[in-house]
Amino acid sequence: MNTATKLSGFALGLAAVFGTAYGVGHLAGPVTPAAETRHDATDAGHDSGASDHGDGGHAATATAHLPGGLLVSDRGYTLQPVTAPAGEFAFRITGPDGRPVTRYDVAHDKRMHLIVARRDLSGFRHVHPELAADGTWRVASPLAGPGVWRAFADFTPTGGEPLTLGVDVTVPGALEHRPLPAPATSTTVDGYTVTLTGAPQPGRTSRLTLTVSRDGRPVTDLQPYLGAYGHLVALRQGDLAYLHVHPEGAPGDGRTPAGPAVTFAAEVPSAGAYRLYLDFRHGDTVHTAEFTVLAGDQTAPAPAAPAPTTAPTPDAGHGTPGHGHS
Ligand SMILES: [Cu+2]
Repeated sequence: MNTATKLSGFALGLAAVFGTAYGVGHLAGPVTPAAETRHDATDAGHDSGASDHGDGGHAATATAHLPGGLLVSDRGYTLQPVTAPAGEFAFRITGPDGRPVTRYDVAHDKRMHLIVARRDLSGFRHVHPELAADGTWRVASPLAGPGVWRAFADFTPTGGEPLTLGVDVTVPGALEHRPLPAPATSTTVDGYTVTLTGAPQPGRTSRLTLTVSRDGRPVTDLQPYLGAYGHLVALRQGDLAYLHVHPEGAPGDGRTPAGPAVTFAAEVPSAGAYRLYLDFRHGDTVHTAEFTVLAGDQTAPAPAAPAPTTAPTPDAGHGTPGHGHS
């Protein structure tokens, strides 16, 4: 993470180019028509009037089955990046009345969780923006380097249901292709070793246990982070469907130890490759351990690596920074 932090100064000058972000917005666009197409197909046998499509509740029904994060606009709420000074990331959520939402419920200790990852699943960050009175959320930009990023806003509008909206944001610069790391049951981050037991199964709940050790010794004094001893996000390769995974037990409940194991109940919507990101807090620092896991049919062909991207020759003036993802 240090490298990522170091990089942010470089990246942030480039980050807030939302004109470009809207340029790639069409990447997210097909999701909505696809959902509607499915919906139309379902309705084909019914005598449903075209006027149904103007009905907000109707649209909610159509998208309720989708995993989070695939839509930039859902149930009347829309994620809108706004132009921000260099080094800052800012956005608004507009509500069914078209105005910026200013009232949110606290969930997992915060009113807003902003998660970002590049489209190739590298560079994951989970940050907590500050809300201004006009409904604008601002945070030091977590977009650590060039690439096409997916930004997820995970929130609960007061009076509404929990929602995760997603939008693509481009940070210009030399692209570096990063293949998805191979599936593994152990990883290291910041001197910690984290092991994973259990495997997600499509369509049903599976227990995933992550166990943290350091220098060969179990870590038994994990610190609460967001109301738990760990916070797990899973992103599906291919479309970055966003899954928020809930831990079993809570600090102070008299039965949940502060490590070394943290157990989650996870349900993935389909077979395929997922990247898991475990945030845990120890030594007053939040660390992120990442794993690739395969759900379902293990004989499925490994994700094909795209043809190498042509990366411009590193500019002598700027150099090509290393990339902080592990
Ligand atoms: Cu959060």
